[in-house]
Amino acid sequence: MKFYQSLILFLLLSLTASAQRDIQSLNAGWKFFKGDKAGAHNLSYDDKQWEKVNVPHTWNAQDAYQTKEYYRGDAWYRKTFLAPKDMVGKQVFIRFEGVLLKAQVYLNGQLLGTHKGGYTAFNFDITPFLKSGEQNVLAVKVDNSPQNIAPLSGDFTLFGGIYRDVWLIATSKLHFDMDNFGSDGVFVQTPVVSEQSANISIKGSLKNNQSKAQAVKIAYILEDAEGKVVLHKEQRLSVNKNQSSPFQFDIKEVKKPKLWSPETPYLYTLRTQLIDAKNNQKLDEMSNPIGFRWFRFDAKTGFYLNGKPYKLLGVCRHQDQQWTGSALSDETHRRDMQMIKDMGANFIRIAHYPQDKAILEACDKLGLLAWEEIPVVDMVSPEAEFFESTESQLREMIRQNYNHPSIILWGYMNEVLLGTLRKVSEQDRPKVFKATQGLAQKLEDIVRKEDPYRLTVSAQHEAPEEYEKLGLSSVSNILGWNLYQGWYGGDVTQFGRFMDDQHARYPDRSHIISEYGAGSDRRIHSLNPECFDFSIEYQQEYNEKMMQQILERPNIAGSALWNFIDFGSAFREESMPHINNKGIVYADRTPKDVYYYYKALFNKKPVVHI
Ligand code: GCB
Repeated sequence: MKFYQSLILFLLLSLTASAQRDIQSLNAGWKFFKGDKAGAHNLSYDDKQWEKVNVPHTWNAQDAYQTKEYYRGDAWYRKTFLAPKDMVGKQVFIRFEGVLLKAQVYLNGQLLGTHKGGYTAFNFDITPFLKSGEQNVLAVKVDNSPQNIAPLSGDFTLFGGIYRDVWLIATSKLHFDMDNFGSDGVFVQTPVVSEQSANISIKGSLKNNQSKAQAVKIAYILEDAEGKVVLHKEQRLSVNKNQSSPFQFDIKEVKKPKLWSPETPYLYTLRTQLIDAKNNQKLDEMSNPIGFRWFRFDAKTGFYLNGKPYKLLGVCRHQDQQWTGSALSDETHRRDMQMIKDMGANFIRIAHYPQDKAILEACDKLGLLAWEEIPVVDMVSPEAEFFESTESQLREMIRQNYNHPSIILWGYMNEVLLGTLRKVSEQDRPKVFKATQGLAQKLEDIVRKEDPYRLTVSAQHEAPEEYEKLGLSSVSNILGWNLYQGWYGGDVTQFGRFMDDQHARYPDRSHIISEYGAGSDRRIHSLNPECFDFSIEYQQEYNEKMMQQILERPNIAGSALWNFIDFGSAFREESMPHINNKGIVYADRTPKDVYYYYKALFNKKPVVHI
């Protein structure tokens, strides 16, 4: 072996053998109690009588499909775990992917913190409280009672519990800063892309928990889909003791990138490695998908991806399944996404809240353009707690999902005047209206600052004058319309005229039909299908008529039908009580007839079912 070959081998070995992020699952072996229990956070509390559960778990998997008075209150989870000895000398975090609606987390009797918002992940640095090589006790008080945290209203069930994964993560003392609103510490964008070349912009911050400054290198390694290294860049930095230091790097030389699109969702991988400059030891590493694409909206002619016109056609998706609630496995999420792709959709509105990591990963891999949103549904509250928790839900959503090339739109309000007009007394309305205006502008400003590369959207209901009066329709970049002519009343053929009026009202805005839908039930049939009869035939007829009007109008940039699945809606008492059955697949994911209508319409190649 020549000298330089052995040198390369040595460098490779020293990199691969070194410490980096160590991730363990904490999903198994929890104890659960539905209700409050004094002292349950204490290390020595006796939880022998409690129910044994694994997470993902929700306590509403049964009752929310049986009664509108499903349990909304406190519950406790406890788990004992052994922290491996090799965690000594590391920075250790606990990460919850989703706990609805508020979580207070204790380790060994110490309060780590409180998280508000049921749909975004959060981390706590547990290093000071962790006993390595010994048993540790986690105690989590979860509360899904109605409170000043979005969503305040809406028809979907609020399944309480630790309903997504829990992880124990150990990093080097010096690492990519993951305290940052639950992000993984590295933010990647492709601000300029063409068929000829592309730029990648990377930023983040380094957290140094050591009492000494350190010289580091950050290596940026871009690999193509086959794992071939396309380019390798390095940056040198020095990080002060006990501090966070921002970093930023631009890569300008990606020549002739393979583009990402719904037809060819080609993904590169960017590996960002943090390396000790003295001994070449790898300290941390993040791996992110890169999809090179560019897009724009035109008010008159619709949406363009990579310079080509695209009608955005797809679905909205809730995240539950009957008798399981929201506690679903990644496999279940992936199955839904594959069905949406097989149907020929190119667009998904992830409604009405951020969903599991598996959903966003599937959007990237399958080529589904995504709108993701926070759960400000029906109304807002003027209270400071509501404002603060909504702003942090928005920041968390953006920072946690920033690196998904599939995302094109951030949403922050859904039919925000509907609940206000229905539920707030006339006397209190001016205050709520004012708060709504203030919040809309605040949220818009946050997105602009957090992510100038995507656009914003909010969904209005069928009362455009009300939104216009308050100036709400002019805040976000894109206007979404939730329209139910032909279901809750009126005639589906009124839809097109309604939209033509909106185009005349806002000639410079781009519009997306963010919801339209009709309920159906496999047992109900009709020879004369009509509005609100829940027949399979009416759902079919409604969707065909609606789609025709959407396709005829180039100034409608796209549409997302409501809803992909029959979902939990505890307060509904319709043909399938406690379910909103506007799904195009049943709760068990059997397709309804209308799913095949879309499959035939959207797929360019014929699909044969045997
Ligand atoms: C809407 C809401 C959605 C409901 C839907 C319905 O406009 O945005 O959350 O589920 O209507 O089915 O009534």
